Amino acid sequence: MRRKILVTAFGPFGGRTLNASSLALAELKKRLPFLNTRILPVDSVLAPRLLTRALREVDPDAVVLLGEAGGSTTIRLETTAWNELDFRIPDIRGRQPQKLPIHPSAPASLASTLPLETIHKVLLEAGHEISLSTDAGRYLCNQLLFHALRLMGSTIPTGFIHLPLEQDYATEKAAKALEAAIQVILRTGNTAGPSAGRRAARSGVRGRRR
Ligand code: PCA
Repeated sequence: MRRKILVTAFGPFGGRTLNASSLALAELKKRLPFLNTRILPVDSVLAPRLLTRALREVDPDAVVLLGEAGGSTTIRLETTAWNELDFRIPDIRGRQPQKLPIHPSAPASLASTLPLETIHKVLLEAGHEISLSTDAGRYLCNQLLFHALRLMGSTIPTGFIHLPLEQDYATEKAAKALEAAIQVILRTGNTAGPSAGRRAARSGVRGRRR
């Protein structure tokens, strides 16, 4: 039986009319129509709620969250979510939390439970610009990853992939990379669990704050 995969992307924010992650997700869905997909608003209250609802509706076997990272020229596999909100710019509803924990009683960080090392290797071999990143920022993407890992991380493979802007990495090519990443996830089985996550976090080599 085919496993159920939930893939989310974000809508526009920060003065842009598009988000590279929703462009890539539309293209990915053409290639893999069986995916369950959602576009989430860059709204720090609504996005986690809508994700929680999607998890309930889809009951997925794996979760892949997507977002864009302006200025990046590589696809970034995020190894770690940090328990902090420190928004550089407001969300689309004007909220700008500074130096606040996402969940006061949760750990300082949570590790992705996607098979990131394998995805990294496969995508490098396929000629993609790809890197492991230990820092997804302190904005919505990090918040959503933290939320997803708290809910699902120890049960099913869960993680986040940051894409460069569409002008820095063609949407078709990004979708091709994501398709290959999903194939790895489908092949790998359940890697969720503390040891898999810790391995991924340890191998993180590149991080950058936004
Ligand atoms: N990127 C932002 C939030 C939405 C998006 O696509 C981030 O990196 O946090």
